Amino acid sequence: MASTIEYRTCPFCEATCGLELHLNANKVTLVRGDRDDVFSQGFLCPKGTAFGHLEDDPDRLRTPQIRDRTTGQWRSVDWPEAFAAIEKGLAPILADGDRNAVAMYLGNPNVHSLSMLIYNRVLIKGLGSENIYSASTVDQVPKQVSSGLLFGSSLTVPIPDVDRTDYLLILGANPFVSNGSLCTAPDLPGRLRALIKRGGQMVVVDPRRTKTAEEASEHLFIRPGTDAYFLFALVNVLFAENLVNLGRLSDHSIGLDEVRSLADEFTPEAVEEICRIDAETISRVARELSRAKRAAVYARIGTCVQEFGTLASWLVDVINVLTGNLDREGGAMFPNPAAGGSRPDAKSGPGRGVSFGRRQSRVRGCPEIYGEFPVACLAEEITTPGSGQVRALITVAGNPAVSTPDSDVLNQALASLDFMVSVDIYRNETTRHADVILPAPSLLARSHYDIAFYQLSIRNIANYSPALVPLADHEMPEWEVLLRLGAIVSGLGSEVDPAALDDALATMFIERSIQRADSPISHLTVEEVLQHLGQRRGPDRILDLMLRTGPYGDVFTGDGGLTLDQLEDNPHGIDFGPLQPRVPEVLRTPSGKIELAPEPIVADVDRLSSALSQYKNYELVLIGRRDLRSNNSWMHNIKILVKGKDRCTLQMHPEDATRIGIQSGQVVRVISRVGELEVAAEVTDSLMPGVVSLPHGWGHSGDETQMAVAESRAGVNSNILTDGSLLDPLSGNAVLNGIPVEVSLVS
Ligand SMILES: Nc1nc2c(c(=O)[nH]1)N[C@H]1C(S)=C(S)[C@@H](COP(=O)(O)OP(=O)(O)OC[C@H]3O[C@@H](n4cnc5c(=O)[nH]c(N)nc54)[C@H](O)[C@@H]3O)O[C@H]1N2
Ligand SMILES: Nc1nc2c(c(=O)[nH]1)N[C@H]1C(S)=C(S)[C@@H](COP(=O)(O)OP(=O)(O)OC[C@H]3O[C@@H](n4cnc5c(=O)[nH]c(N)nc54)[C@H](O)[C@@H]3O)O[C@H]1N2
Ligand code: SF4
Ligand SMILES: [Mo]
Repeated sequence: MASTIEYRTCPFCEATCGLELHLNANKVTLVRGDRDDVFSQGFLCPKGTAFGHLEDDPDRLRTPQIRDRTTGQWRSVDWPEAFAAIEKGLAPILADGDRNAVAMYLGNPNVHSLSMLIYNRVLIKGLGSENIYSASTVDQVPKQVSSGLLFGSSLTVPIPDVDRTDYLLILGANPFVSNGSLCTAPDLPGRLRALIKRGGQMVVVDPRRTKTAEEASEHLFIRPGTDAYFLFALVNVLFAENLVNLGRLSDHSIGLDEVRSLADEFTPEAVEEICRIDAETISRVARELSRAKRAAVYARIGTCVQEFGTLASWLVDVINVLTGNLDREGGAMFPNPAAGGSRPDAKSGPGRGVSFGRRQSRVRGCPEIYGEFPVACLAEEITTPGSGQVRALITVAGNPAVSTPDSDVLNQALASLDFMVSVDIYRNETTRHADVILPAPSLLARSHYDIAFYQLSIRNIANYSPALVPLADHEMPEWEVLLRLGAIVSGLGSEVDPAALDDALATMFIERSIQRADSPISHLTVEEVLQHLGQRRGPDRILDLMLRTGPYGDVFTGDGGLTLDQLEDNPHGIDFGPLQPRVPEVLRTPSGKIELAPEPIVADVDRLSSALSQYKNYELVLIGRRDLRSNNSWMHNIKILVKGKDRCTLQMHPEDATRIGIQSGQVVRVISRVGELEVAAEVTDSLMPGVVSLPHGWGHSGDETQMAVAESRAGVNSNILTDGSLLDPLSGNAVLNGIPVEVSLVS
């Protein structure tokens, strides 16, 4: 059979690169960057190249699996048997009347999947449990809390306009390796190099001299967990030196005076020792930020997975506002995504704002956050007896046994569950605890559209990838799997008609779209819209609805505006251009303004303030790190991505190594309050003294898992060391960096 060339968006990270896939007999024979992709223009990283290897990985699950609890043996079963087993396992637990007894955990790949983003909601709703957890609380939720409070919606996150800025201050992000996060920009490294080449500046604040720091105009080491102090001191200088200039935003902001007084005590001199950045440098950075023609502050996971994550995230945007850089070209801007954005005639005015803390977790009393509890609470909810105890768990595309704090405890908790179901492509450290694993189809058999990442993108882009091959007989689309699970947990049983459920869901989406304030289709009936949407089913139908009613959509008039058909005709994507100012229309706060000093944040400043005078000076603290050929915990089973030198090492500064008597290659024991492990040391001056670094996502034990390559390069799980009792209280996000540890030589 002749080979064909097809184009599709890479689903492995937030960069949304276009792939050029060479297919022969439905198998990927070559992967290249799609040079005609309107956004990525041929850029590709090693993970994208591995697309075909993932498809062909013999360990990737193809059929549902059931585990025999007595023998521990796994066997492949057909779909009806798998669903029947799930119904049998969950029904008695749900029949007890306590919906909270079944918990759900959603992992990172959910956000990269059109099916999962839309259809998980059905499952969550059907389940009706308060015990919903996700990878968000080991990642970006502090930014969603600060954005929610400042701008009125958890998804209204300002994105640095890297292509047009003159000065970029980056904290706690390593886009030369991660390829960007909460900043969708294929070839972000190239874009950052271009910024420097055109005479701009990039200043990186990071406890490690990362690849991004090496390429920067300037790198400042910062003590882990102290970004909020550094950022507050920048605010302090802006006020003290009369550098505050909101420009157009002064009419659209409230709370400026409060910010000024909150920043009073955080002078550069007061914070320099804590941050380990001298006062003069802090003042200089503040001046540079305010004087640059166009500047942006961008911060990512390093500033989120820490004790003051929400405060740090908030301060980033406060500075963008104070320097007049929010919502202006070259500053930090709001995308207007083709699916989910606002139409040109959208009205501005007060909105509902965000709400959280509507209930508390049963054991620890942690506040709910956007419908979830912190995943750091999951283990105790499973192991603590009493009414509301979690007895069963559904995981969808997640590996919490490796990616969330205090892993040893969670692993034991997972082993104690009465029943567990996982929707996943591997039998890994988490899914090995399941009674039933439901696989996902081949990537080629799914359609793809990045609903989530175009909301966080530096240009307004739309790019759709249709399914390229038909489903194999043994495959079931993920959306159907989720609908069927939803039917089981809501009591409809396993023998339902998924097409009817899908119609009901589409109808609900259409009704909501018609009823929305400002709806461009309020004159249409559900039936008319269904007719316009034609033969498509599943997520594609709902996507078409979103695109056609979105900012560039045709609103079912056939006027040439955006439709899914149009995207199918443009396999390299459509570029709707650079970001445009969106304030005030984008704001959804109760005041209709940017609320610079929201009450929950103001209250939290007290905590920062008290810590100022009693900052604990630990000899060694642990941070994480990412590697270009890795993707959290789940791409270690692909040979070309894990070959070469061991990457799961404990990096430490020569001064620390000498003091303890350690040389590169020697095995060291690392002990934290909650756990210990042994790992090879790597001595390097790329870390600041007093900081050690271990990547997360490793520790692929051979116990009952089916990932031969990963097991042969097992590494250790850094989350055995991270302490589940440490949270950013406002967001419930886990503290994964700055963990106090002791390191000694294993004799
Ligand atoms: N110490 C420390 N811990 C961290 C971090 C850190 O920096 N330091 N980072 C955190 C961050 S940012 C994140 S996002 C989390 C990630 O946390 P998780 O999402 O829990 O972990 P992943 O490793 O991304 O696991 C993804 C799972 O999805 C499965 N999967 C992959 N593709 C598909 C698919 O198409 N369908 C289905 N059904 N399943 C699929 C994989 O097999 C794997 O089981 O980890 C967090 N943990
Ligand atoms: N290759 C690869 N790419 C990925 C992933 C992957 O695992 N591998 N994961 C994806 C996911 S899920 C995410 S969320 C993104 C994350 O994307 P990024 O946020 O860019 O991720 P990191 O590379 O972990 O960068 C975080 C940086 O914060 C630094 N840091 C640690 N503690 C602190 C601190 O207290 N303050 C400051 N200022 N810095 C600190 C670390 O040294 C590190 O350099 O990457 C995505 N892309
Ligand atoms: S940078 Fe991200 S989207 Fe681009 S090829 Fe690599 S993994 Fe895929
Ligand atoms: Mo993440």
